[in-house]
Amino acid sequence: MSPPAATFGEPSSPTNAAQLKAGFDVKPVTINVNKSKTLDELAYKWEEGFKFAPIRESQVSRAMTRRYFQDLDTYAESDIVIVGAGSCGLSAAYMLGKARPDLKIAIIEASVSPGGGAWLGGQLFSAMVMRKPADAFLTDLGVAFEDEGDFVVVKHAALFTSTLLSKVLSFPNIKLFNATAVEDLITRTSPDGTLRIAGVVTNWTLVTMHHDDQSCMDPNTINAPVVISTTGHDGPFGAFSVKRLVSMQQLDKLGGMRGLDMNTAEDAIVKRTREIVPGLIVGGMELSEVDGANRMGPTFGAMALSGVKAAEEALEIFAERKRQNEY
Ligand code: 48N
Repeated sequence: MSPPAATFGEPSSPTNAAQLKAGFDVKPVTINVNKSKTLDELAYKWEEGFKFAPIRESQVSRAMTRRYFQDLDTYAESDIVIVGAGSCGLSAAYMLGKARPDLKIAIIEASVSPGGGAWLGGQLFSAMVMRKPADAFLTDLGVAFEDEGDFVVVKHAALFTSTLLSKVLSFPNIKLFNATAVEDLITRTSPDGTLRIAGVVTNWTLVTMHHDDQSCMDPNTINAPVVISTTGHDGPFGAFSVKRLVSMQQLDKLGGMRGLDMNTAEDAIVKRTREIVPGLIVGGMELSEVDGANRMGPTFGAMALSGVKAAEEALEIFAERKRQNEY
């Protein structure tokens, strides 16, 4: 039996068909009983009958849960899963969202707040440095920077990360599941014994953190033929997928991130972003834990371009899986 189609099925109505064909350039249909006002109409008139429209608490609950559980159903079969919404994972998502509006892309982020280590430069300083040619990514994203010759400076790292995040979240075929941890990988073993990654195992992050002190709290799953893991090199969940590959005996041992060397580190991370085991691509600083690459410290160009490369690799693998009808 062929696996359930992971991409969008036949549109249910001509309207949907037009919407799908328009590449999701659909205008939200507002069923707006109460006419919305403009800020100018509201300003300075708070005492003149200002009042919010009425609500019942259950309406808020249903508005949230209906959508969330629909998303869980929709993305239970994803085309690509990205683990970790740091600068690398978000850059990969941005490239995939632009290139393939027909694919379902799920991002799993353990923290409530996505963005990983990219909200500040180094040692809590605000500015973010990217060495050329990573300025190409900033230009594509529409983030302003100061040109310093061999490198560029974004005035605040949060400007880069919030712009990237807002662009990624605006793609209708990308869903961010934050406060959700990947706590295992779905695997398939071919007759010749080759192991392939076929999705991720998830749980609420707070649950994942308390498996040892609570009774059994089983996880949920997301099937996908391609997983991109960009879980960073440190932090409570850092380098998750590569550590799991070691415990599954798919990697002999962690390579161990080496000392700081900007010139060596950034080229290595971008050039060696790749499929580590069939179906699993590793990028960003998680890769330093596989290859024993140097760290680069407070320069972020390699994160962006590793994400670009991870997206390219993912699309190649996805096409191959589709040809082999292997999910
Ligand atoms: O920002 P990070 O940690 O990882 P990258 O690779 O996107 O960017 C790394 C970059 O910020 C640096 O470390 C800079 C360049 N410094 C280098 C240096 O030499 O110090 O983002 C990883 C994200 C985080 O948001 C984690 O919360 C998340 O991944 N995460 C997970 N999400 C879901 N499930 C997991 N198991 C998991 N583990 C981590």
